Amino acid sequence: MKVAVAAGANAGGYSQSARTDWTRAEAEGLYGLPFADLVFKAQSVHRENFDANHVETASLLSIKTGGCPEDCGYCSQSARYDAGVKPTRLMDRSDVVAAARAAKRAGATRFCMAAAWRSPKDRDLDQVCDMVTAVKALGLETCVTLGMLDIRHAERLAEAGLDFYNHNLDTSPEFYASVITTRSLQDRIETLANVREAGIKICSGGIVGMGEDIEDRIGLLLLLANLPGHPESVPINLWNEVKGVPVSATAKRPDPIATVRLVATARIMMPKSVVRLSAGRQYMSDELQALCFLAGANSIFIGDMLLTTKNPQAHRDVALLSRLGITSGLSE
Ligand code: SAM
Ligand code: DTB
Ligand code: SF4
Repeated sequence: MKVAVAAGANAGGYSQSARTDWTRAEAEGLYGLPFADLVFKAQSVHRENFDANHVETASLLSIKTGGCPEDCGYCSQSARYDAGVKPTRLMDRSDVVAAARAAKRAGATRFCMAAAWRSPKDRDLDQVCDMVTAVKALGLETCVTLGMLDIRHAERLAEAGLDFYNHNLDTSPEFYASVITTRSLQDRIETLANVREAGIKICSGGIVGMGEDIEDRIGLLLLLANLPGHPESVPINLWNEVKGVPVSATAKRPDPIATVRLVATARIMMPKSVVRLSAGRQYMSDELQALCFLAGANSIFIGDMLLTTKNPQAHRDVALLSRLGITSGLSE
Protein backbone atom coordinates (compact mmCIF):
# COMPACT_ATOMS: atom_id res chain seq x y z
CA MET A 1 0.00 0.00 0.00
CA LYS A 2 1.37 3.40 -0.96
CA VAL A 3 -1.02 5.34 1.31
CA ALA A 4 0.98 6.06 4.46
CA VAL A 5 -0.28 4.88 7.83
CA ALA A 6 -0.14 7.98 10.04
CA ALA A 7 1.13 8.04 13.60
CA GLY A 8 -1.24 10.64 15.08
CA ALA A 9 -4.83 9.94 16.08
CA ASN A 10 -6.15 13.08 14.37
CA ALA A 11 -4.24 12.93 11.13
CA GLY A 12 -7.44 13.10 9.08
CA GLY A 13 -8.46 16.39 10.69
CA TYR A 14 -12.09 15.54 9.86
CA SER A 15 -15.18 17.53 10.60
CA GLN A 16 -18.43 15.83 11.45
CA SER A 17 -20.62 18.07 9.32
CA ALA A 18 -21.62 16.76 5.92
CA ARG A 19 -18.69 18.37 4.13
CA THR A 20 -18.39 18.22 0.35
CA ASP A 21 -14.88 19.67 0.07
CA TRP A 22 -12.72 16.74 1.12
CA THR A 23 -9.12 16.78 -0.08
CA ARG A 24 -7.17 13.71 -1.09
CA ALA A 25 -4.71 14.38 1.73
CA GLU A 26 -7.54 14.36 4.28
CA ALA A 27 -9.09 11.19 2.89
CA GLU A 28 -5.74 9.40 2.80
CA GLY A 29 -5.00 10.69 6.30
CA LEU A 30 -8.18 9.06 7.58
CA TYR A 31 -7.68 5.85 5.64
CA GLY A 32 -4.14 5.49 6.93
CA LEU A 33 -4.87 6.11 10.62
CA PRO A 34 -3.86 3.40 13.05
CA PHE A 35 -6.65 0.83 12.73
CA ALA A 36 -8.05 1.30 16.24
CA ASP A 37 -8.13 5.09 15.84
CA LEU A 38 -9.87 4.83 12.47
CA VAL A 39 -12.51 2.38 13.65
CA PHE A 40 -13.09 4.34 16.88
CA LYS A 41 -13.57 7.56 14.90
CA ALA A 42 -15.90 5.86 12.42
CA GLN A 43 -17.92 4.25 15.20
CA SER A 44 -18.17 7.62 16.99
CA VAL A 45 -19.45 9.35 13.84
CA HIS A 46 -21.80 6.43 13.28
CA ARG A 47 -23.32 6.72 16.76
CA GLU A 48 -23.87 10.45 16.35
CA ASN A 49 -25.97 9.83 13.27
CA PHE A 50 -27.52 6.36 13.50
CA ASP A 51 -28.69 3.62 15.82
CA ALA A 52 -25.41 1.66 15.97
CA ASN A 53 -27.26 -1.61 16.49
CA HIS A 54 -29.54 -1.49 13.50
CA VAL A 55 -28.93 -2.56 9.91
CA GLU A 56 -31.22 -1.79 6.96
CA THR A 57 -32.31 -4.69 4.76
CA ALA A 58 -32.78 -4.23 1.02
CA SER A 59 -33.84 -6.79 -1.56
CA LEU A 60 -32.85 -6.82 -5.19
CA LEU A 61 -34.76 -8.01 -8.26
CA SER A 62 -33.51 -8.08 -11.83
CA ILE A 63 -36.62 -6.93 -13.75
CA LYS A 64 -34.78 -7.08 -17.10
CA THR A 65 -31.69 -9.23 -17.34
CA GLY A 66 -28.82 -9.30 -19.85
CA GLY A 67 -28.44 -8.16 -23.46
CA CYS A 68 -27.10 -4.75 -22.35
CA PRO A 69 -25.34 -2.63 -25.02
CA GLU A 70 -22.86 -1.13 -22.51
CA ASP A 71 -19.33 -2.51 -22.08
CA CYS A 72 -18.88 -2.37 -18.27
CA GLY A 73 -15.99 -4.81 -17.90
CA TYR A 74 -17.21 -6.24 -14.60
CA CYS A 75 -20.74 -7.10 -15.67
CA SER A 76 -22.26 -10.43 -16.64
CA GLN A 77 -25.15 -8.64 -18.39
CA SER A 78 -23.25 -6.87 -21.16
CA ALA A 79 -24.11 -8.30 -24.60
CA ARG A 80 -20.44 -7.88 -25.51
CA TYR A 81 -19.23 -10.72 -23.28
CA ASP A 82 -20.27 -14.30 -22.83
CA ALA A 83 -20.89 -14.80 -19.15
CA GLY A 84 -23.64 -17.38 -19.75
CA VAL A 85 -26.49 -15.02 -18.82
CA LYS A 86 -29.69 -15.54 -20.80
CA PRO A 87 -31.28 -12.20 -21.82
CA THR A 88 -34.90 -11.73 -20.71
CA ARG A 89 -37.67 -9.23 -21.46
CA LEU A 90 -38.98 -6.74 -18.93
CA MET A 91 -40.94 -8.64 -16.27
CA ASP A 92 -44.70 -8.23 -15.86
CA ARG A 93 -45.84 -5.96 -13.10
CA SER A 94 -47.76 -8.74 -11.36
CA ASP A 95 -44.62 -10.89 -11.11
CA VAL A 96 -42.61 -7.96 -9.77
CA VAL A 97 -45.27 -7.24 -7.14
CA ALA A 98 -45.31 -10.92 -6.12
CA ALA A 99 -41.52 -10.82 -5.70
CA ALA A 100 -41.77 -7.61 -3.66
CA ARG A 101 -44.40 -9.18 -1.42
CA ALA A 102 -42.12 -12.18 -0.85
CA ALA A 103 -39.16 -9.87 -0.12
CA LYS A 104 -41.23 -8.02 2.47
CA ARG A 105 -42.22 -11.28 4.11
CA ALA A 106 -38.54 -12.26 4.14
CA GLY A 107 -37.66 -9.05 6.04
CA ALA A 108 -36.75 -6.45 3.42
CA THR A 109 -37.66 -2.82 4.01
CA ARG A 110 -36.43 -1.59 0.62
CA PHE A 111 -37.07 -3.18 -2.78
CA CYS A 112 -34.63 -2.37 -5.58
CA MET A 113 -35.54 -3.15 -9.19
CA ALA A 114 -32.69 -3.31 -11.70
CA ALA A 115 -32.74 -3.32 -15.50
CA ALA A 116 -29.84 -4.04 -17.85
CA TRP A 117 -30.30 -0.91 -19.95
CA ARG A 118 -28.05 1.91 -21.11
CA SER A 119 -31.07 4.15 -20.42
CA PRO A 120 -34.81 3.50 -20.38
CA LYS A 121 -37.08 4.07 -23.38
CA ASP A 122 -40.37 5.98 -22.86
CA ARG A 123 -42.46 2.81 -23.05
CA ASP A 124 -40.17 0.99 -20.59
CA LEU A 125 -40.41 3.87 -18.19
CA ASP A 126 -44.23 3.78 -18.16
CA GLN A 127 -44.08 0.16 -17.08
CA VAL A 128 -41.41 0.78 -14.43
CA CYS A 129 -43.44 3.70 -13.03
CA ASP A 130 -46.43 1.35 -12.61
CA MET A 131 -44.18 -1.15 -10.82
CA VAL A 132 -42.85 1.55 -8.48
CA THR A 133 -46.34 2.71 -7.52
CA ALA A 134 -47.50 -0.87 -6.90
CA VAL A 135 -44.44 -1.85 -4.83
CA LYS A 136 -44.68 1.32 -2.76
CA ALA A 137 -48.30 0.50 -1.99
CA LEU A 138 -47.05 -2.64 -0.20
CA GLY A 139 -45.30 -0.38 2.32
CA LEU A 140 -41.78 -0.90 0.96
CA GLU A 141 -39.25 1.79 0.13
CA THR A 142 -38.66 1.73 -3.62
CA CYS A 143 -35.42 1.95 -5.58
CA VAL A 144 -34.76 1.44 -9.27
CA THR A 145 -31.58 1.31 -11.34
CA LEU A 146 -32.20 1.70 -15.06
CA GLY A 147 -29.01 3.28 -16.42
CA MET A 148 -28.68 6.91 -17.50
CA LEU A 149 -31.68 9.12 -16.80
CA ASP A 150 -32.70 12.46 -18.28
CA ILE A 151 -34.62 15.01 -16.23
CA ARG A 152 -37.95 14.14 -17.89
CA HIS A 153 -37.65 10.49 -16.91
CA ALA A 154 -36.44 11.40 -13.43
CA GLU A 155 -39.49 13.59 -12.90
CA ARG A 156 -41.84 10.85 -14.07
CA LEU A 157 -40.28 8.41 -11.63
CA ALA A 158 -40.63 10.98 -8.85
CA GLU A 159 -44.32 11.39 -9.69
CA ALA A 160 -44.75 7.61 -9.51
CA GLY A 161 -43.48 7.83 -5.91
CA LEU A 162 -39.92 6.52 -6.34
CA ASP A 163 -37.82 6.93 -3.18
CA PHE A 164 -34.26 6.11 -4.41
CA TYR A 165 -32.42 5.90 -7.73
CA ASN A 166 -29.29 3.73 -7.82
CA HIS A 167 -26.56 4.83 -10.19
CA ASN A 168 -22.99 4.02 -9.21
CA LEU A 169 -19.89 6.06 -9.98
CA ASP A 170 -18.16 2.67 -9.82
CA THR A 171 -14.47 3.64 -9.48
CA SER A 172 -11.93 6.47 -9.55
CA PRO A 173 -11.59 8.83 -12.54
CA GLU A 174 -8.13 7.33 -13.17
CA PHE A 175 -9.26 3.67 -13.27
CA TYR A 176 -12.65 4.29 -14.88
CA ALA A 177 -11.59 4.22 -18.54
CA SER A 178 -9.90 0.85 -18.17
CA VAL A 179 -13.26 -0.67 -17.13
CA ILE A 180 -15.97 1.21 -19.08
CA THR A 181 -15.79 3.10 -22.39
CA THR A 182 -19.44 3.42 -23.48
CA ARG A 183 -20.46 5.96 -20.82
CA SER A 184 -18.31 8.52 -19.08
CA LEU A 185 -18.04 9.36 -15.45
CA GLN A 186 -19.44 12.78 -16.36
CA ASP A 187 -22.53 11.07 -17.88
CA ARG A 188 -23.04 9.33 -14.55
CA ILE A 189 -22.64 12.55 -12.58
CA GLU A 190 -25.24 14.20 -14.84
CA THR A 191 -27.70 11.38 -14.18
CA LEU A 192 -27.21 11.90 -10.44
CA ALA A 193 -27.86 15.64 -10.89
CA ASN A 194 -31.12 14.88 -12.73
CA VAL A 195 -32.19 12.48 -9.99
CA ARG A 196 -31.43 15.10 -7.33
CA GLU A 197 -33.29 17.80 -9.23
CA ALA A 198 -36.38 15.62 -9.48
CA GLY A 199 -36.34 15.24 -5.67
CA ILE A 200 -35.46 11.52 -5.63
CA LYS A 201 -32.92 10.28 -3.09
CA ILE A 202 -29.61 9.06 -4.47
CA CYS A 203 -28.05 5.63 -4.02
CA SER A 204 -24.52 5.73 -5.44
CA GLY A 205 -21.34 3.86 -4.69
CA GLY A 206 -18.97 1.60 -6.52
CA ILE A 207 -17.04 -1.62 -6.86
CA VAL A 208 -13.74 -2.69 -5.37
CA GLY A 209 -11.65 -5.73 -6.22
CA MET A 210 -11.42 -5.16 -9.97
CA GLY A 211 -7.64 -4.64 -9.94
CA GLU A 212 -7.69 -1.00 -8.82
CA ASP A 213 -5.25 0.46 -6.28
CA ILE A 214 -6.07 1.73 -2.82
CA GLU A 215 -5.66 5.24 -4.29
CA ASP A 216 -8.49 4.47 -6.74
CA ARG A 217 -10.76 3.32 -3.92
CA ILE A 218 -10.05 6.56 -2.06
CA GLY A 219 -10.61 8.43 -5.35
CA LEU A 220 -14.08 6.87 -5.55
CA LEU A 221 -14.88 8.02 -1.99
CA LEU A 222 -13.67 11.53 -2.86
CA LEU A 223 -15.98 11.63 -5.90
CA LEU A 224 -18.96 10.52 -3.82
CA ALA A 225 -18.27 12.69 -0.78
CA ASN A 226 -17.68 15.80 -2.90
CA LEU A 227 -20.92 15.55 -4.90
CA PRO A 228 -23.14 18.62 -4.31
CA GLY A 229 -25.00 16.53 -1.69
CA HIS A 230 -23.91 13.17 -0.35
CA PRO A 231 -25.82 10.19 -1.70
CA GLU A 232 -28.32 9.07 0.94
CA SER A 233 -27.21 5.47 0.28
CA VAL A 234 -23.67 4.37 -0.57
CA PRO A 235 -23.37 0.77 -1.79
CA ILE A 236 -19.90 -0.72 -1.55
CA ASN A 237 -19.68 -3.76 -3.81
CA LEU A 238 -16.85 -6.27 -3.76
CA TRP A 239 -16.64 -7.49 -7.33
CA ASN A 240 -18.73 -10.65 -7.52
CA GLU A 241 -16.83 -13.01 -9.76
CA VAL A 242 -18.30 -13.68 -13.19
CA LYS A 243 -16.51 -15.63 -15.87
CA GLY A 244 -15.97 -14.33 -19.40
CA VAL A 245 -15.77 -10.59 -18.63
CA PRO A 246 -12.61 -8.45 -18.95
CA VAL A 247 -12.37 -7.75 -15.21
CA SER A 248 -11.89 -11.46 -14.51
CA ALA A 249 -8.34 -11.02 -15.89
CA THR A 250 -7.42 -8.15 -13.52
CA ALA A 251 -9.53 -8.83 -10.43
CA LYS A 252 -7.93 -9.04 -7.01
CA ARG A 253 -10.06 -9.24 -3.89
CA PRO A 254 -9.01 -6.59 -1.36
CA ASP A 255 -7.31 -7.60 1.85
CA PRO A 256 -10.14 -7.75 4.46
CA ILE A 257 -8.50 -5.09 6.64
CA ALA A 258 -8.43 -2.76 3.61
CA THR A 259 -12.18 -3.35 3.20
CA VAL A 260 -12.81 -2.30 6.81
CA ARG A 261 -10.60 0.77 6.33
CA LEU A 262 -12.60 1.74 3.24
CA VAL A 263 -15.95 1.35 5.02
CA ALA A 264 -14.70 3.37 8.00
CA THR A 265 -13.39 6.14 5.75
CA ALA A 266 -16.71 6.24 3.87
CA ARG A 267 -18.58 6.48 7.17
CA ILE A 268 -16.48 9.43 8.35
CA MET A 269 -16.54 11.31 5.03
CA MET A 270 -20.31 10.79 4.52
CA PRO A 271 -21.54 10.77 8.12
CA LYS A 272 -25.26 10.77 7.40
CA SER A 273 -25.28 8.34 4.48
CA VAL A 274 -26.36 4.74 4.84
CA VAL A 275 -23.37 2.60 3.82
CA ARG A 276 -24.35 -0.74 2.32
CA LEU A 277 -22.25 -3.89 2.16
CA SER A 278 -23.58 -4.81 -1.27
CA ALA A 279 -22.22 -7.43 -3.68
CA GLY A 280 -19.44 -9.69 -2.47
CA ARG A 281 -20.72 -10.49 1.03
CA GLN A 282 -20.57 -14.13 -0.04
CA TYR A 283 -16.78 -13.84 0.20
CA MET A 284 -16.78 -12.15 3.61
CA SER A 285 -16.42 -14.06 6.85
CA ASP A 286 -18.85 -13.32 9.67
CA GLU A 287 -15.96 -11.64 11.49
CA LEU A 288 -15.18 -9.34 8.57
CA GLN A 289 -18.84 -8.33 8.27
CA ALA A 290 -18.93 -7.66 12.03
CA LEU A 291 -15.89 -5.38 11.68
CA CYS A 292 -17.56 -3.58 8.76
CA PHE A 293 -20.68 -2.98 10.89
CA LEU A 294 -18.42 -1.69 13.68
CA ALA A 295 -16.79 0.63 11.13
CA GLY A 296 -20.18 2.08 10.18
CA ALA A 297 -21.76 -0.13 7.52
CA ASN A 298 -25.49 -0.20 8.20
CA SER A 299 -27.24 -1.82 5.28
CA ILE A 300 -27.13 -5.17 3.47
CA PHE A 301 -28.86 -6.89 0.60
CA ILE A 302 -30.80 -9.91 1.76
CA GLY A 303 -31.99 -12.82 -0.38
CA ASP A 304 -30.14 -15.72 -1.95
CA MET A 305 -29.47 -13.91 -5.24
CA LEU A 306 -28.38 -10.41 -6.25
CA LEU A 307 -28.97 -9.94 -10.00
CA THR A 308 -27.09 -12.79 -11.65
CA THR A 309 -24.78 -13.75 -8.78
CA LYS A 310 -25.10 -15.20 -5.29
CA ASN A 311 -25.65 -13.53 -1.95
CA PRO A 312 -25.37 -15.18 1.49
CA GLN A 313 -28.36 -17.32 2.41
CA ALA A 314 -31.02 -15.91 4.73
CA HIS A 315 -30.32 -18.29 7.61
CA ARG A 316 -26.68 -17.18 7.69
CA ASP A 317 -27.65 -13.48 7.83
CA VAL A 318 -30.29 -14.10 10.49
CA ALA A 319 -27.75 -15.97 12.63
CA LEU A 320 -25.02 -13.35 12.14
CA LEU A 321 -27.19 -10.35 13.01
CA SER A 322 -28.63 -12.18 15.99
CA ARG A 323 -25.15 -13.09 17.30
CA LEU A 324 -24.23 -9.40 17.00
CA GLY A 325 -27.43 -8.16 18.67
CA ILE A 326 -28.23 -6.13 15.56
CA THR A 327 -31.87 -5.41 14.80
CA SER A 328 -33.14 -5.39 11.22
CA GLY A 329 -36.16 -6.26 9.13
CA LEU A 330 -34.99 -9.87 9.56
CA SER A 331 -35.73 -9.80 13.27
CA GLU A 332 -38.99 -7.81 13.16
N1 SAM B 1 -27.73 -1.09 -16.06
C1 SAM B 1 -27.81 -0.15 -15.02
C2 SAM B 1 -26.51 0.61 -14.84
O1 SAM B 1 -25.46 0.00 -14.88
O2 SAM B 1 -26.56 1.82 -14.66
C3 SAM B 1 -28.26 -0.74 -13.70
C4 SAM B 1 -27.86 -2.17 -13.29
S1 SAM B 1 -26.13 -2.42 -12.94
C5 SAM B 1 -26.02 -4.16 -12.81
C6 SAM B 1 -25.92 -1.77 -11.31
C7 SAM B 1 -24.57 -1.79 -10.68
O3 SAM B 1 -24.23 -3.11 -10.27
C8 SAM B 1 -23.37 -1.39 -11.52
O4 SAM B 1 -23.22 0.00 -11.60
C9 SAM B 1 -22.22 -1.99 -10.74
O5 SAM B 1 -21.73 -1.05 -9.80
C10 SAM B 1 -22.86 -3.18 -10.03
N2 SAM B 1 -22.33 -4.46 -10.51
C11 SAM B 1 -22.53 -5.03 -11.72
N3 SAM B 1 -21.90 -6.21 -11.82
C12 SAM B 1 -21.26 -6.42 -10.65
C13 SAM B 1 -20.43 -7.46 -10.14
N4 SAM B 1 -20.13 -8.53 -10.85
N5 SAM B 1 -19.96 -7.34 -8.88
C14 SAM B 1 -20.27 -6.26 -8.14
N6 SAM B 1 -21.04 -5.24 -8.55
C15 SAM B 1 -21.53 -5.31 -9.80
C1 DTB C 1 -25.38 -1.99 -6.33
O1 DTB C 1 -24.53 -1.14 -6.01
N1 DTB C 1 -25.20 -3.30 -6.22
C2 DTB C 1 -26.35 -4.02 -6.75
C3 DTB C 1 -27.37 -2.89 -7.02
N2 DTB C 1 -26.59 -1.70 -6.82
C4 DTB C 1 -28.13 -2.84 -8.26
C5 DTB C 1 -26.01 -4.86 -7.93
C6 DTB C 1 -24.99 -5.93 -7.58
C7 DTB C 1 -24.83 -6.78 -8.76
C8 DTB C 1 -23.90 -7.93 -8.51
C9 DTB C 1 -23.67 -8.72 -9.73
C10 DTB C 1 -24.81 -9.55 -10.21
O2 DTB C 1 -25.53 -10.18 -9.39
O3 DTB C 1 -24.99 -9.66 -11.43
FE1 SF4 D 1 -25.32 -2.80 -18.62
FE2 SF4 D 1 -25.51 -1.91 -16.12
FE3 SF4 D 1 -24.16 -4.18 -16.66
FE4 SF4 D 1 -23.15 -1.84 -17.42
S1 SF4 D 1 -23.54 -2.53 -15.30
S2 SF4 D 1 -23.28 -3.71 -18.69
S3 SF4 D 1 -24.99 -0.70 -17.94
S4 SF4 D 1 -26.35 -3.85 -16.91
